[in-house]
Amino acid sequence: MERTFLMVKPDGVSRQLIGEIVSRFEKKGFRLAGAKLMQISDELAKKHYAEHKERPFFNDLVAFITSGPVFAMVWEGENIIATARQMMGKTNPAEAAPGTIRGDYGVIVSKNIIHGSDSPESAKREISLFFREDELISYSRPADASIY
Ligand code: IDP
Repeated sequence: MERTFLMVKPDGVSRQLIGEIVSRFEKKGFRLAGAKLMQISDELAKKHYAEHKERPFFNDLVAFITSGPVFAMVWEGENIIATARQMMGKTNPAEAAPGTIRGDYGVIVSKNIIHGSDSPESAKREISLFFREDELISYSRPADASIY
């Protein structure tokens, strides 16, 4: 079963969208493996966004993601990395289709509500940055038999 790292960013927490976002992934059929509300340190933010460190908006990105609590999550499901990216919509909410999280709730690119891993390598890296293995739970639900 594939795992991905999803995070409601400070704008999403402030906009009271944690429940809505969790609900979308739950209703889709994916299974929550771990979650926590956390304040990201400067150090963790820089590690998380390391691939963007040469971009002009890097400092703003780090300042924003550390500006308030985030809701960090690990979800499981078949093909979840790609499917979650589709459910999130394009990076810029102005280009994200209606029906996607960013398309429905975001307006500008720097406040786009949610982060989601974009590949198996980044999922593995991000999960281990934010969670210890003993914070993640694998289990089965009766509903799984109707989903798979
Ligand atoms: P992703 O979140 O859809 O994977 P990335 O290209 O990895 O998109 O960018 C990481 C985050 O950086 C985006 O979610 C967005 O919040 C922010 N970002 C991307 N491009 C810009 C920009 O041009 N200006 C400001 N922020 C940006």
